[in-house]
Amino acid sequence: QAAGGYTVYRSYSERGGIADQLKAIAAANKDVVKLQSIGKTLRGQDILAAKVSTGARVLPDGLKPAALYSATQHAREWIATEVDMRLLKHVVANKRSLRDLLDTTELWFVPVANPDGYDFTFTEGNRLWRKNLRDNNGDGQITGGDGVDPNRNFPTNFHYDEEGSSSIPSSETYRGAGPASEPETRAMDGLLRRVKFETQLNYHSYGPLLLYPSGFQIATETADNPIYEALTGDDVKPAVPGFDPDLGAELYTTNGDTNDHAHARYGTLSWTPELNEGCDGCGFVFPDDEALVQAEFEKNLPFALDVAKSAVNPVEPVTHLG
Ligand code: 0X9
Ligand code: ZN
Repeated sequence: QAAGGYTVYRSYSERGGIADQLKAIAAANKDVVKLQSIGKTLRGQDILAAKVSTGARVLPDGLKPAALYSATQHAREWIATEVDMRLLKHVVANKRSLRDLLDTTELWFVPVANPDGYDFTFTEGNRLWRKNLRDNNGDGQITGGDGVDPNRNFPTNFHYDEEGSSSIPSSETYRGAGPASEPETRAMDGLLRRVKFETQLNYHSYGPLLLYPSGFQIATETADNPIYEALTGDDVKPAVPGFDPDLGAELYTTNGDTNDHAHARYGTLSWTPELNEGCDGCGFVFPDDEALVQAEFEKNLPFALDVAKSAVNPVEPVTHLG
């Protein structure tokens, strides 16, 4: 019996859940998959990362140009994990036809960047939880005032202003007590620093949008940067059909977010695909419907593969900020 009785979705830690699936994929594909923990959550769960590349287990991490597919910093955005897992399964299932790509490139997957929060959304009444499970007031329980937004806790432009993140613990965009105060942030930042990805897709929902840095303000050198425009396409023919490419800050400003940090600190070309809601008014609750989930994955597959293919020869990194 799956947690919550869902057909498509699985929690992280249940039997047969996302963590078990990652272990099974790694065990069945030792030639191309290496699984490792990049750190522990507040509740002590391993945050698992899969590297897919020829000789993954024997060659050092970051030896080849690398692309990162991360997902579900925000606990409730389950479609992000589904798309990420299906991409991983696709790459592994097609490892022979993708041989050239896997010979030259490392494809990394962190399908659940916030496992505690994700598991929490499978418990009754908590489907719309967004943040991690930081007990802000230390009362031993998780209530509305708790949690840190994992996508506001990164060091780059942390607390640049009060608009792009909040000082109020109960806010959905609470940035936390300090830069990288959260173990989930340190796990992700450690991976970013160690591997120095050429490209990253950090899947969220819901859009449909393709966001690129900067998020912290509009008047930056990355605003409408031709590199991002070229790789993402324009509004007439976006890289993912129907997704609107835009500067993150034009949606709304964010500070301490992952895209800005990956780009400014490590030169990674980093996007946030905001996946579809799956039905009109579904919002963050993408339907528990195999055909709809699979269609969302397939729609996103070509751009995801393009991002991996471009890692061996990325365009000149744009000017670093922060
Ligand atoms: O607010 C966020 O963190 C993301 N949107 S969501 O609805 N999934 O929470 C957007 C992050 C990137 N956007 C900007 N940099 N503006
Ligand atoms: Zn999100």
